[in-house]
Amino acid sequence: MKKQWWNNKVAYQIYPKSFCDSNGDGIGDLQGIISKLDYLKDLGVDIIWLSPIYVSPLADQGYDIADYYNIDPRFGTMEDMDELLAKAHERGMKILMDLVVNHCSDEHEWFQKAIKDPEGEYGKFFYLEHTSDPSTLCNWRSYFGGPVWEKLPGHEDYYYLHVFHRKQPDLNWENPKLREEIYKMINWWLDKGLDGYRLDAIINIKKALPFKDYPVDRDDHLAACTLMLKDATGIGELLGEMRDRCFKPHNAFTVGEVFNEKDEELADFIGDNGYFSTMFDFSETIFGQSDQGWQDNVDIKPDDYKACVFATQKRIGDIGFLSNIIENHDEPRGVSRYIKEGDQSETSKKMLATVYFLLKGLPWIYQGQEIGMENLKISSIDEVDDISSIDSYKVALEAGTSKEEALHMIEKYGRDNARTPFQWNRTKHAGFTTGTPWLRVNPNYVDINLESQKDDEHSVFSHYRKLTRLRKSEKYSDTFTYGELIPYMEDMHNVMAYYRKSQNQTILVIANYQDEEQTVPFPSTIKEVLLNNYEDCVIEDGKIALKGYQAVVFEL
Ligand code: TEU
Ligand code: CA
Repeated sequence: MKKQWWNNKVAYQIYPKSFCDSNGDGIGDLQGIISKLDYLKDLGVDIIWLSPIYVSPLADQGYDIADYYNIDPRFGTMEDMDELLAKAHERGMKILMDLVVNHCSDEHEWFQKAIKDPEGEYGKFFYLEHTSDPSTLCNWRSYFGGPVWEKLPGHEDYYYLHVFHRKQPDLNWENPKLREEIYKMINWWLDKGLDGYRLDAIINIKKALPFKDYPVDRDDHLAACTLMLKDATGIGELLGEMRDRCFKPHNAFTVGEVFNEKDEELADFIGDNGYFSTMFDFSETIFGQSDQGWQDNVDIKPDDYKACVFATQKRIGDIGFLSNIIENHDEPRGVSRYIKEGDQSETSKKMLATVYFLLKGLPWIYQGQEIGMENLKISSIDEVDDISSIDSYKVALEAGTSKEEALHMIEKYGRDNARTPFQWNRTKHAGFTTGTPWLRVNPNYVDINLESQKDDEHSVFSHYRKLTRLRKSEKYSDTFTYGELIPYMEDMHNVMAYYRKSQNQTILVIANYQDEEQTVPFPSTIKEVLLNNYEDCVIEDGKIALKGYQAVVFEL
């Protein structure tokens, strides 16, 4: 693997709408982000990814873009964006935007022109089918529920494809004119000084054509649209072209949101001449997901989490450099998901932070994760904003789940969990806004907030700060970045431990992934304790006695 400038960095995802509101309209914005750059710098962040801030009707919270060249006024202006780029660069930080090009908004001018003239130039920017009989259309189910085909507004005999929401028509990547428009737009931003992109839902840009039915997999008589991804070959040509036309000439950093990749394609995706710099490891994210809906999901246990993570580490080997997360804006909070219900504490949160942060790969922090933000309790479906939760609720009820269970299911898996406003302090609305927040603040902000953790050496926040410093320290950076990862005591129940080894250093990360104490064989003598979420640890007769959720990092 060729070494890259970003290998030893720390990345951070901002969900702008919920980060910091500078003008009291209840919506986070660019000036809010600018005001927190020093905070992020101090935390140890080098690379910032912004979820979409382009002009958008916000049907899917900005993942439905109506104008790729402008900032939505709710988030600010282009001057604010230029200021953010300049101020981030002054601080040695990089800014990534979200590249959402599988689809645009139905309010984008391309789609509006397609409506006016389906057989014209812009009709070919989309997947339009000319038929008066919708039963002839293929039977795919969209990610957010219901058929992927929707009637083209104002027409009785045209349908358009949308694998996500109906307000997100899919762009036709087979059309070279569309591709040119996309490359032009990407290059426009990169020329402006943007440092790179996170590539949204990118695997979906290649459709298996011609459209055909797949075996029905639910009572709605539809088939998951992901089924077609297995048959969609040739995505490499599209991604390779985009790399060569846009990312490579700008030396841009890119991180792919890739699900359903094929094993043999890993090197093509993130090898030395890969389509992207890196991509997210979602193996633990998708663990236990049922094809039938959230109601049938299986919870992930510590041993499963460990198995997922280690399997990925083995699979990736030296092929490339993955990106490691415990949460993002589409997922529940990591501490609520990967720690047993009821066991969430400062100690267990620090344990989870330690074991994922020191893996091989680029560590990402999602806003609020660094203070241990947790999932949100809900009492009624009316409180839910997320379109995917609302659909999953419907599916669950139809499958016979009770309302109460279905709500609990949203509490566990819903996307709002990650989208509640950042908890800055104990004042009203957690200091996120002086107005009314667009989404309710998690009531636990009185206990969980940055202000109360900032100067407390033992807080979750301070632990994250220690982790970024340790990972990037002159002495250990090379081992944490490039050192081999070798699992230790891999089969021991509720223990997660691994070595990071370089030529002249051996580091051991060892964690007791349960509330009960546990004694674990200890391999050798210690040079130094680099990090510990307890005051001390007891090593005797070749064994280490670990307290509940204790995690220790040693140099051996
Ligand atoms: O998500 C892609 C994706 O595959 C989603 O269906 C994801 O599995 C789902 O959100 C989980 O509930 C990306 C974005 O991250 C997401 O926010 C967008 O809604 C989606 O693309 C469409 O742009
Ligand atoms: Ca605002």
